[in-house]
Amino acid sequence: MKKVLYFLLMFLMASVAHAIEVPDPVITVTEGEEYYVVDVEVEGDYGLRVFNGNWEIETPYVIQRLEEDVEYHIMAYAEIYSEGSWYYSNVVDYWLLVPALEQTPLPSPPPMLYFDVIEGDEYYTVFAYSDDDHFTVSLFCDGVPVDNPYSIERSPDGDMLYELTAWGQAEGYNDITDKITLVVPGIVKPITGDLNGDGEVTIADVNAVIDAILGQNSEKKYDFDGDGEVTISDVMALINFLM
Ligand SMILES: [Ca+2]
Ligand SMILES: [Ca+2]
Repeated sequence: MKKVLYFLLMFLMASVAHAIEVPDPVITVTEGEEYYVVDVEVEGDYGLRVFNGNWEIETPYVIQRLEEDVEYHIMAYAEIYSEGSWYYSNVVDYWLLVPALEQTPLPSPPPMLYFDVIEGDEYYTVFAYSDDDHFTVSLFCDGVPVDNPYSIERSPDGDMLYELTAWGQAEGYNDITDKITLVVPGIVKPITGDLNGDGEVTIADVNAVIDAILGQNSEKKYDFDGDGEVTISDVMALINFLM
């Protein structure tokens, strides 16, 4: 009721003063995607108030679209000051239905990102991809963008730790990131004489050669003297190496 009284007062004041005819304002509304913009064309000054039900909104020139349809009551009047008195136009009403902001639904389900790590003797090869062909995926290694596939060289200095990030986007999707931590084992140099692979050269390696001879295992690593056969001479050669 408050707004009605307010504009009734404006109307009464306009009725009393007949000396100057004040043209009515023209309200125009421009539609935007997120906002509606209210403009008042008028000669002289004017008053503008916008109500949402019984609530007056604080920004009468910019009406934000909300998650639901809202009807607004826009009211404007013109006013002219002349020879010590204010003169007023009629109050112009404008009813505006502002439709709800359309939420663009995201495709469902969103794409998934995947890593493929192919282990190699000298390189680890990494692919990053998505299950959606329209989703472009970029691969980052320790924060640095890399081409696909990415080959990580194994280091002779030992294991290396990499953080791999796949990041993808496509129109209509939220950006997606996924991360993995990849340990790329270093290249292991074989130790001469360490035939059982325990990292040391001991009598156990001699026993390994003897076992190989008894088991007729002619694996190349047991051919310590390199003559093409696994025989007692390899045992002797290894013992000499140990001494
Ligand atoms: Ca050994
Ligand atoms: Ca041999």
